[in-house]
Amino acid sequence: GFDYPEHLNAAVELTDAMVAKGFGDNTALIGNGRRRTYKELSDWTNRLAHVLTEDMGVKPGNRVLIRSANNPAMVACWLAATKAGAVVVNTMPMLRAGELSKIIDKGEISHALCDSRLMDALVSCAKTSAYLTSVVGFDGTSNHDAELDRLALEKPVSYEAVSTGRDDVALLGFTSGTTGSPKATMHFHRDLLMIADGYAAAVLGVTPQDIFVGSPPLAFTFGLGGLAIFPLRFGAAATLLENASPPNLIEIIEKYRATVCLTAPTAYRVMLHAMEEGADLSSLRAAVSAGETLPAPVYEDWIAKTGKPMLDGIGATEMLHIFISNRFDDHRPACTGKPVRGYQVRVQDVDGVETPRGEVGRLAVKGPTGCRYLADARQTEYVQDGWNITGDSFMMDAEGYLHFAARNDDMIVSAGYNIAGPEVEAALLAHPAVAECAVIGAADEARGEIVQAHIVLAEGQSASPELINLLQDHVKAAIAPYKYPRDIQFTQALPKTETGKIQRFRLKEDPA
Ligand code: 3SK
Repeated sequence: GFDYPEHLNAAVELTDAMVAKGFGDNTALIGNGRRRTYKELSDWTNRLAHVLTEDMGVKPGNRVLIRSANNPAMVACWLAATKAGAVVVNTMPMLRAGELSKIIDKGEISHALCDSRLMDALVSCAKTSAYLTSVVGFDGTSNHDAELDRLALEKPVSYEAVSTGRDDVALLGFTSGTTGSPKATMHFHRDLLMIADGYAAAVLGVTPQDIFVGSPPLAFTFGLGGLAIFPLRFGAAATLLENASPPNLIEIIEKYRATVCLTAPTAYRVMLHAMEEGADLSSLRAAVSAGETLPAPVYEDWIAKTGKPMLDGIGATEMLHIFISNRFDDHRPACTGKPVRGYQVRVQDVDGVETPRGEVGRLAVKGPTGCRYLADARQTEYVQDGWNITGDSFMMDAEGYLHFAARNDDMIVSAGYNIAGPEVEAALLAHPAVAECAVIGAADEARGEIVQAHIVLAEGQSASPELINLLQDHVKAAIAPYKYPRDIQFTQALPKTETGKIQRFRLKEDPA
């Protein structure tokens, strides 16, 4: 089990406690061309926590929104607000006033810390909000040239953090789902540490020598865990990039000799290509792939080029982080692996009855970080009989390995056949003409649905009826022929979320 003291403040554990354990001079954060040690991070967050408490009037339990791209200042603001006993809501810069207002209302957010380059949308929310009373700017470029930074410079470097309970809510993870109204998942102080003491320790084996890099926003729990909590829990360093496009990731990996990378398969494909042109990624000892299922060719090419496995895993905002994963010494292609320490997993039918091994069903997971939606009737859909129903269809094989089939919404039923869209995608992606693709079920009078593929072609390829026939034959040869895409549409780009997940539902809403 995971035993935490009754009183626990996760931010103190990740900063002051690390200094007390002797990591004060280790690098904690790298960003904006600067390194900051654990001692500097501890001092910085303590000063900020003073401002929150004394100047902004933040009280324990108040909801504090942070709006920023990934940078050290965002991490410092999150830690400071957590030290002050606030419940933090991290948000991405791309969100506009309308989306922010929904979050502010749902989260009853009273205070906001905002990168001063991104103030407009929040200031306009504050004008009409019934909740938001205080918005203070910070300098995301680390020049300490905004109100929050100026106030912080006047404060002492020690701070008596709020003695929160281990089961006090520390974080609200917002998830938009496919439609309309956002859901907020509540996570406790102990959850924040548990994902490090579980997945990061048991699967990644993080050490103080590690240097993390990656693309997921800190506003997304994949990013907050992978790029802040995991390194800080073990005295390691995190590099933070406001623009984490693959070329920038490569530059940082080469410059700092990063050891752990977390990103999505699409970025790994670009990185593999760059390695052919000379990119040096040899410092990486761990490549974590999540957010989208990892196509077997990407996994295989990574092993061929680096001699190391790529670790595919699946997480959810509702569960906070990754709960099924491959291991360095136990990994397979087109396989998500086995449950992570602390989690139980099973595959079941719509009535909650466990399905036989080898059959596709709904994924159900149980574990200490499980879903607690804030004031939301959808809680009873997500958690049934104590099992979290993630919305994914999986198959558990005879040896207990889990294989992704589809999002429950991505199962295509065509002429009575159940076809998992991602299986067809994997077959198409194995063809060199295909750079990216998304497969959906398109309405069809005769078959109910037909398999429709939306394809972004690889460089130098052009669309033609011959290519369509070629790709259809290629799929028929790779998997059961009834699964081939009867309709193929070529497109310049696929719709994606800000975290890089393909939005198949948008292709369905907007039929070609
Ligand atoms: O698999 C995901 O999409 C995910 C979601 C939340 C946290 C972590 C991960 C990997």
